[in-house]
Amino acid sequence: MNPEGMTSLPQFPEGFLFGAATAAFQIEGGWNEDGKGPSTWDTFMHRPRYAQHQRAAEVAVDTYHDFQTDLGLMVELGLNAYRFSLSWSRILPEGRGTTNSRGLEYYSGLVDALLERGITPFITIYHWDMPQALADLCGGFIGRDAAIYYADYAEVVVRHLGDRVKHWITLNEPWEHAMFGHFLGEHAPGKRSPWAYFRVAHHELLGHGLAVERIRSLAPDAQVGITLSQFPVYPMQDTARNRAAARFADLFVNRFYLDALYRGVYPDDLWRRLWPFKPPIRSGDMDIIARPTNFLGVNYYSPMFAYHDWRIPFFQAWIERQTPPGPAYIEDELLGPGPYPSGLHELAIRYRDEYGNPPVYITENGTKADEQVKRDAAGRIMEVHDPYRQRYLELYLDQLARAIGDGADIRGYFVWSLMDLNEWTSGYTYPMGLIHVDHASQERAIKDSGYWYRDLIRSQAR
Ligand code: IFM
Repeated sequence: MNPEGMTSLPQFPEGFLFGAATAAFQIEGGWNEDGKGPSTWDTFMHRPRYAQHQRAAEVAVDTYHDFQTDLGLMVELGLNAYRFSLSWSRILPEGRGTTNSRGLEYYSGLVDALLERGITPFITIYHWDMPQALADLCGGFIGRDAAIYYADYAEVVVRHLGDRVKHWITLNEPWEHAMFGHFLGEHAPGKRSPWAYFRVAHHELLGHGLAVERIRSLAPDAQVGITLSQFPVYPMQDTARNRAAARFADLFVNRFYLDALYRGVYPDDLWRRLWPFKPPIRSGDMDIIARPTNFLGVNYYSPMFAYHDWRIPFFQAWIERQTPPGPAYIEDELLGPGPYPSGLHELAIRYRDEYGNPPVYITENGTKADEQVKRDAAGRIMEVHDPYRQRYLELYLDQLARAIGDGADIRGYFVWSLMDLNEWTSGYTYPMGLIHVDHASQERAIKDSGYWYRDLIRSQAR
């Protein structure tokens, strides 16, 4: 802290990327335009249960019709990188076969516009929105064929954009996609089965490995990685059983993916307990999954807390995001329970010590927050005050700088999200952006936290 009580701005190595992130379904809108096919998320959000989020799902924040406004704001923020995803069914309406040239032109125009402004595009090839036709054909990632169709799709996009795009993220958060979409049924496609969960997790990773090979053969200078959601897991109360539950939960949410990608194995301890759910793994699969990548993408928001529960068949453990009572995991008075910035340092040190210190990009980090929107007499937005989000970013970026100081190879950081967008089944009710969006008018305004991020970027000694 400096004498005025302001946190001094952390410094990052030269070449560090300061970005923000989005995903196609959450921003584009134009859900059935210009030849785009429906995705599983379009189908899911048209269920009567989500009727109140219809506009969020169909219009989102309308970037399909206008990405120029947001590009101007990215320049104002001083971002040097932008992470966004491609809509598979905009490019291949059926998920395979004939490409939709208008879809490819849209992304090509976006890439050119970013590069003209000196902003590095980071493309996520798959962020959960599978073409519905393909899901109908092969059961989505429950079916092994999806891994091959996914790699074919990756090849199509790299053929079209790989001359200009050098950073490729194969998948976003395979754990969430498998867990919420196929085990808990809360996300598309709404399946509820532990068998489906493990098949999806394995086939996603297989698709990742197959895509890595295709991308490399088409664009040898490409930087390829995968983005995992990561959670330090702590015992809910410090008992021997809860410590064991935390170790097991860590295997399930973190190490399953890390060990497969960096060691070519799934942790044996996991199958000792969950043997009935082990998916069919063919000879050679693990070698494909563990093909070397150029970086690890990490999405970190908050830790998880595990406790032993003998009533849960096989797992015998449960995990929650809710911080246990007491000060142990509360790091800041304003933030209160939930966020735990030190967890970011802890994760970075784990990659340094246990997984060979790979280059890491923090591909998502950010928070929902209360905000105060001030308008002028004509109703135009003048200011958006969001002190909670600003504090959150300050503390997480401090921890990131600390991790770099401790030798972790962190190359960049992306705030989630660039602008307030459509938070899946929560629609517009979950604003996380650096840029406020008035969803009725599509008016945008940079929030205080966005200006703080701009100042951090400007303050870097270069
Ligand atoms: O909005 C999501 C994003 O799509 C994936 N990671 C977490 C974000 C916030 O919930």
